[in-house]
Amino acid sequence: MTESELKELPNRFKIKGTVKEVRPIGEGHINHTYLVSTDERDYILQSINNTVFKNTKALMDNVVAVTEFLSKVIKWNGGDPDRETLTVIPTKDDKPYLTVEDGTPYRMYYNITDSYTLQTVEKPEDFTSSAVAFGTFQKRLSKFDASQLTETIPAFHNTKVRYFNLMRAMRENRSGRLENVAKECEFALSRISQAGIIVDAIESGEIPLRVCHNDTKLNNVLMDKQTGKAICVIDLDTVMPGSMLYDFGDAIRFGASTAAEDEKDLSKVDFDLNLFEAYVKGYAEALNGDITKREAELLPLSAWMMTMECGVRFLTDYIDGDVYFGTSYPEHNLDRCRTQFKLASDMEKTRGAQAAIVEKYVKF
Ligand code: ADP
Ligand code: GN1
Ligand code: MG
Repeated sequence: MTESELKELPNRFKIKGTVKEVRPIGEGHINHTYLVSTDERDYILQSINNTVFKNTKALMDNVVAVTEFLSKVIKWNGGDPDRETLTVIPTKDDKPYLTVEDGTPYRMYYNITDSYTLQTVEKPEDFTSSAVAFGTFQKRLSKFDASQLTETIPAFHNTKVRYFNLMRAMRENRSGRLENVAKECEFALSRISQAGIIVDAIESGEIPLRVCHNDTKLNNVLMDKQTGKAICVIDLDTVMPGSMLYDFGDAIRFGASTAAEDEKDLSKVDFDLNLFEAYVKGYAEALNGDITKREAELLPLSAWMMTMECGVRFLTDYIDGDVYFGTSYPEHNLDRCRTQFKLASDMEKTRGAQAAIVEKYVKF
């Protein structure tokens, strides 16, 4: 799409004002995001990755249903729905998205002004605040009818399936890169026996299915410039039934690291137990007892599981030739995989300390 076509695109949505500028923003690995400024207000324009999300209609029906529900709950509690949840801007013919000539779908939201995202935790309080936001998000959706939701990516956090995909990638070796990753494959496969712990606990009914976010990275929550507090959970493409352990674990894997997800120098990458505590504190406060004993027991394991799973996914994508995650250079997925495995191996050494922290804060 040319720059002038991109600048015209917002006019096909029900926006106010004259478009002044459309500029790329954000550091997500999946969608392309643009800030649209008009002379009246700002919007977010996003192309949806339809290789990753194969059913755009179902995806957007989910997003509309969830955001409309959240908006009502926020209003009911005296909050500001325009800032505390995403708002989908319909197209001029009242659809939640449109598809351009090359087949790419686009959607629009209000831009949440005076906000920013963090790529790493700068202060533990920021992490606590993001935990409150994700915990509150889960609580607000606890009465949402999950049968309305389509599974946008089937088996998204099924760690066993992620391992099968890794073994498929190793067998096929499509990119010819397998010989570079013998150590990483060995690290992953030597832990395969634990891959089913959460999935099996859901299947057996030992832990409940809940409506979850499923992608609780720190940069999927907007922070308020005025208050410095988390204000809005974004990136709702993977809101599906799942376990709260996925949401807790994924937040820890990204935020409780001392370095970026793609740090090349592994000596800088450590699992930070203080940050783990900062998150547990905020999450427990928001859940306020809405967690079962078994879920609480599995919180430390979930951090490790989500970290392993993400490492396995980066490794699989590296071996497949970088077909899923956006990458900026050839070894990007491999660097990401290595940070995840370094963190997972750190986490293995502090399970007892993590359990003690959970016990200190989490009431059920
Ligand atoms: P991806 O799936 O690629 O991660 P996101 O939906 O997370 O896409 O958006 C990418 C980035 O764009 C976010 O991290 C955030 O910085 C910014 N962003 C997205 N939606 C909004 C919004 N409504 N208001 C302000 N910034 C936003
Ligand atoms: C992707 O969309 P984004 O960048 O927030 C991915 C997550 C991974 C994450 C790793 C739909 O998240 O599952 O954990 O990258 N999202 C999807 O950084 O696959
Ligand atoms: Mg994102």
